[in-house]
Amino acid sequence: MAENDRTKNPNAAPTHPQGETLTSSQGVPLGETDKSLKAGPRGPVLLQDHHLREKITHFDHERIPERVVHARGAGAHGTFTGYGTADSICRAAFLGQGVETPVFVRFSTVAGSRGSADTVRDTRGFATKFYTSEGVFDLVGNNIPVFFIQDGIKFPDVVHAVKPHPDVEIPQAQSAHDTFWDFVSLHTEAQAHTLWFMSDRGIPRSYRMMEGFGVHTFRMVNADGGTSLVKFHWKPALGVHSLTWEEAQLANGIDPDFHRRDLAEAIDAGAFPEWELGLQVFPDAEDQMFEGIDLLDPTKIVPEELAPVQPVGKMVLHANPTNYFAETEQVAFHPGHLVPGIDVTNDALLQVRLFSYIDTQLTRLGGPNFSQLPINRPHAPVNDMLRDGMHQQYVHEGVAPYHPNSLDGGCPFLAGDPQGTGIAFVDVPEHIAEAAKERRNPATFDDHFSQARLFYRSLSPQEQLHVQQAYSFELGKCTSEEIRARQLQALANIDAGLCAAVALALGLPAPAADTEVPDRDPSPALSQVGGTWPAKGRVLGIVAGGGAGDTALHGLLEDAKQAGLSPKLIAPAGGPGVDRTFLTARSVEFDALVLVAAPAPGHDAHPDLDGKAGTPVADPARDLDPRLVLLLQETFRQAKPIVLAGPGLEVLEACGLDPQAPGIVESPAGEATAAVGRFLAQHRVWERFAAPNT
Ligand code: HDE
Repeated sequence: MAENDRTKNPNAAPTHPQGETLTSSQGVPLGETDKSLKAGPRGPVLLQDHHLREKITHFDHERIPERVVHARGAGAHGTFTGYGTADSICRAAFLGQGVETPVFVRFSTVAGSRGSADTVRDTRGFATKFYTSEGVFDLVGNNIPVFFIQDGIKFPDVVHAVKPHPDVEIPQAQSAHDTFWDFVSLHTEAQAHTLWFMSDRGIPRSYRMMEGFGVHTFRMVNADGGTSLVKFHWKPALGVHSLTWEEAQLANGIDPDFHRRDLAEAIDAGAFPEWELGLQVFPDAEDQMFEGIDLLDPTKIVPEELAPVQPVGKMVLHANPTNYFAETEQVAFHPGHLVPGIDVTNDALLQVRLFSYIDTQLTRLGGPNFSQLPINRPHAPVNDMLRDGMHQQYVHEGVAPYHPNSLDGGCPFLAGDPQGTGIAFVDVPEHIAEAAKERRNPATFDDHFSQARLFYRSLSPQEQLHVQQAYSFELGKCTSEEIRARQLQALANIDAGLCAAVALALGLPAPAADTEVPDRDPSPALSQVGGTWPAKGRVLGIVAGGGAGDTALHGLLEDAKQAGLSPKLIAPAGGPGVDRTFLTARSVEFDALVLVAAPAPGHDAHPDLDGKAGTPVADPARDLDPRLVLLLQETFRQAKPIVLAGPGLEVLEACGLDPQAPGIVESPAGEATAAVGRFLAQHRVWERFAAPNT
């Protein structure tokens, strides 16, 4: 992809004017940048070389401190359009019908450092900056609706636990280690969140296929001053889908940028990711409870069956960043960036966040003026009377940066003044019941297991199996038997079947529950299995003998593009139109495979030497490339559709695969796209996980 083919942001703030001649940072043209100024050709180098010192000094400071959490991210620009359906509960202008607001979204992992891999098992950040006409609103959420802790004071504890061990700095971007499971098994309020990210939600197929959640309960205010409590939801148009654990592990090695690349390529291909913003709305009752669920407890969800998610607008991401560092790295989110009509609640996790984000940004972005960076600049007029500080960009006019003043004519005015804009941010007055000043939680916060159980029992059998395998893997990597046994005790309180399956894998006895846990109705909306969704942007691997010259192949590629899929041509060796060779292709990249040919082994096929060789074919008379065999075996195991548009079922048989299994289709090339489409709509051939020989 040529750089100038990238889909650029039409809303981008003006950037640094870039001339054609190399200059110093002061704009002085330079005629030499490869040799330093020396005392003669053999040196020494002179202190006088200002260009050298400027170049090296700047280089020395090219990295800014990375985010202590959410260091690894990918961003995109887009537009949010309000439906007007929230008007009765929220006065925020950007939710009004047809109002279009530029947005920048940053998706992230939590635990790993900036260079870590994308498809690790982790929670994902989903942070959105709305550049509204009334100032910036940041919705800084996650892809999981509950959090590890109920009070922000514990955030350093949970983060220290999941980060690499302090002595050897191992493992990177993983929760499968002693310190993490030590903490969550002792601190059982983390169990609901832990179950979510041990499920398939912890390994998303794509950022485009994740839900987003505000997690906390927020308060909304309408034009008459009426208030409601709300929870924010992002619903992806493509549905919520995940990788299998095998795919996730393969991708970490084969393409550590798997999610970042997927997002950028989908946008470049015009398959713009879309989400609907929805609200669960609750009465602003004095006790801030809904159907027995404490709305101030961020380890609890309110099932959609009890409070439906009401759509209030749509977001489309249509442009990649122009510069990763300037935009994705320097963007600074803050849950306290709120606009008139949206306010916070007393959720103790949210309250601590209000302090943390600006504090971290002072160091991360090197001073107090980070809101002046192009990616952070509000699109609404600013007159904050904040002055000076490191990296001040503005040349402020006037002599009276204080209020009230007469020397600058009283400017800036308050929103309510005759000269002001009228609408001001509302800090909703809230009655605080008489209370003691103390470090204590409400009694409702003591229920640590009912929501973990609710989530587990809402999953399909295949998804439950994945959860069992995830716990077995993670605890299997812990070295302390005491920690494993303690976590098994937590699982016993969540679900006896889950506990038994994990105990079996660990070779430990399954304990009985030691806590009485209230039963809640499952929430079918939490399962990822059973629906159908658009297949836009799905990747279709097409195996052919050579380049794209052949007419049937050309037709198939065109059909796939027409259907909004992203076809990738795989051949034994490179050539015109070939996207992947047998050497560079791997199953995890493709959502489905079409075999137009089953080519003979490539010149570089070395079954004896090649770690990529699959299990040898059952019939040695079939001369198949071992890497093609592996591709088919993995694709089959990952429950993806395979269309045979040339070779027959015997190719699968030769690879030791059941040709009668669900999702295997024989079809001419001209109909292959349609054949694959109905499986892609369900994400995977889920039935295949249950097939007897898999
Ligand atoms: Fe964050 N979090 N967080 N967090 N968080 C940060 O801010 C913090 C929490 C979330 O793409 C940091 O600029 C504390 C919940 C996202 O730039 C930091 C607590 C949720 C991102 C910070 C929480 C989040 C961050 C790191 C407990 C989901 C990435 C660098 C009170 C609702 C935003 C930075 C981006 C980033 C602190 C809890 C989401 C250190 C103290 C709950 C998506 O300020």
